[in-house]
Amino acid sequence: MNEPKRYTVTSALPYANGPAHIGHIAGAYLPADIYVRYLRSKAKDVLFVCGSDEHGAAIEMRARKEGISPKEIVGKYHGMLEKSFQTLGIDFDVYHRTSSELHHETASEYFKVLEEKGEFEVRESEQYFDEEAQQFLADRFITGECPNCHNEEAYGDQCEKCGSSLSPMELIHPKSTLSGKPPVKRKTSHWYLPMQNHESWLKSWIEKGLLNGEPHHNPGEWKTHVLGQCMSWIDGGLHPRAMTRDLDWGVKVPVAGGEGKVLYVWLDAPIGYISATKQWAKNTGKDWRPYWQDQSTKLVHFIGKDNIVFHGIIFPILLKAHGGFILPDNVPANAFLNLEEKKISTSRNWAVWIHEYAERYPDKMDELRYVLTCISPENRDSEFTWQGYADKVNNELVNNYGNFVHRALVLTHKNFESKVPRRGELEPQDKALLEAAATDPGCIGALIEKYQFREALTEAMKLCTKGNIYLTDEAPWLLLNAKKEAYNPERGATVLHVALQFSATLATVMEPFLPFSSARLFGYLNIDPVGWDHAGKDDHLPEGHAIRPSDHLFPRLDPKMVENERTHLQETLKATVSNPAAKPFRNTSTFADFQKIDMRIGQIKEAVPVPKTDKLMQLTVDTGLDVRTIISGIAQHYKAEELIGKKVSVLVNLAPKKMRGIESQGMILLAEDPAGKLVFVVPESDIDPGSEVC
Ligand code: B3M
Ligand code: ZN
Repeated sequence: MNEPKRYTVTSALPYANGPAHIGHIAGAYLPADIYVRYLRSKAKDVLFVCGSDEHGAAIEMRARKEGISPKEIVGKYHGMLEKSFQTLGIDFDVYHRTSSELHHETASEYFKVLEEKGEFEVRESEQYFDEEAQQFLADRFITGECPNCHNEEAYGDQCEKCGSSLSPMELIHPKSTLSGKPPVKRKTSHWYLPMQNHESWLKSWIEKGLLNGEPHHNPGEWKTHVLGQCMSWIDGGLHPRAMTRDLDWGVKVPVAGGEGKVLYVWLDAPIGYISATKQWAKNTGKDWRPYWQDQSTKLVHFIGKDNIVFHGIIFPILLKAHGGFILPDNVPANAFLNLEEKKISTSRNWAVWIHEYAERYPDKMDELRYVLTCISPENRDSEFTWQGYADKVNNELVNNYGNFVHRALVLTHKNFESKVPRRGELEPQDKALLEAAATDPGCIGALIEKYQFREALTEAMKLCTKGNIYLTDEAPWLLLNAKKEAYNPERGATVLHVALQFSATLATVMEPFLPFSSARLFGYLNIDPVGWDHAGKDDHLPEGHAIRPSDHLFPRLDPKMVENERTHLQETLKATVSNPAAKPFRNTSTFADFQKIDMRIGQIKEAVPVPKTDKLMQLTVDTGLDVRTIISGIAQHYKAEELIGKKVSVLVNLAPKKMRGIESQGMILLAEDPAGKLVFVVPESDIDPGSEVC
């Protein structure tokens, strides 16, 4: 698109069913905030909206777990989320909520328009119903045996053990999580969005960036993994998708026949961006429409990779079907962040929670923003470790950026009574540094505009390095020391003058990434923020300008904190999983039940990962009596070569089952640690294959 007139930037509305952790922040919030701060620094008209997603099964599940109502749940977490974002300097123009009246009205109106335009098809289908709880069951409220790997705790939409996506009707022995009883099938009607009717324009929009035959955006600017996911959905064929649900909690279906039904959360939540904008307009007396309806507005959705199809396909269909709305220019989705080699998990309490971090390190928000940006999972999953955190803070923020600024400020306080010294004739090295200040912000900004925040921050840190090399080479402390041979106060004054101007440049380019320290640095320099386009000027501070007392921009971290944090993680994990409610024991089984099980020692002879799966490994196992094939979900925990020769415990009389076209004849016993790590249950000393486990 040509130079946009304004920007509407959204971050995925987090479910108000738990507090925010570093994975959320690195995914959809911090990158958006960097982007928005940069645009604001360039004096662009930009609106940054977000809010809590307060409907859907995720909220209801949490409510049941905590034994309170959905309304109480969202009441509890909405405020917590909002506060966490504020603490971290994620600076939304409005943080709204989908339980608000304004949102209900907006979503309801939106639905009515689509209905009147004939964009839905009402269809009858059979869905699972819990007779005891007297309600239809959301996919997540049904568990049962996975038809692929026989995990008995698969959900109605997905098996977390083998990763296959499921529909509730595929589960073997389905059970309602509400009553524990098998659900019954019952007929119900829903409003379906016939997505297949939108296939052709969507394809050309996503693949070519064309809309109504006109260039809309540059698909080359979309991340490969985002384009790939959207295209594979389209190529797999689009199908009608139900846009309503039989539930109480949510936005009521506002048309005849909709009694007892609410809008599907993935219809209502993205409309939440629009209602948030309306709320902002009310708060500020502005008009919301241009931000959603004017073609010269650039709309960008920051999300996590699990939300790609909703923002790349379903919401665009809804926007176009309604008419009058613009479509996103980009959907820069991030992958996931892991923590200390494990997946972040709310239920296992394996996470760094923002509200806890803020309690322990109230003045280290930029440190967290810095590290999360350096390791941002922009194109693939990445990992946070406390050691990495401490190393980055101490080696990069403290030793590089902080050190440069501190040297410049302290020498000015000490030698020039805190006044900006006079600048004499410039030497080539002074000019080179000022030249870098003049040109590098342009390159850094270009990277930010391409959503390459990691790279942009790396370049910004290189600018600090240039400053440090300059100071070390010029050594103004020698130039200003009458006892030294190099004594040359005029030259010393010039070097410091240049270093102070350069500090203002750094404060400007670092601001989108590290807003708190930039604000402090502008405070020390005693000037107002200068704006991105002026970052490279060499006269931010006039000669004689008084600077303020200063302190280290980033205090050095005590390396002991790494161990403390790791211990804290392990302890909260243990406390969570040793809580019996975390995974209760199963019902009593009789000795006769137990005797049905035939378990033997087996030896793994061959191991090959099953193609196109992340988790499955095909094993050839010698059971002493035969050699057979067993599929096991251990591919993320062991390499094939580590497995050969291993003695393991095998359930040999399990009915054979085909998985991914391969017949699996038995099951290997594994122990699962609280964080989901799998290890084999092995015999304690050497014993022959075929030996009975009893
Ligand atoms: N609440 C899903 C999530 O938090 C959902 C995003 C809504 S964005 C409109 O992953
Ligand atoms: Zn499975």
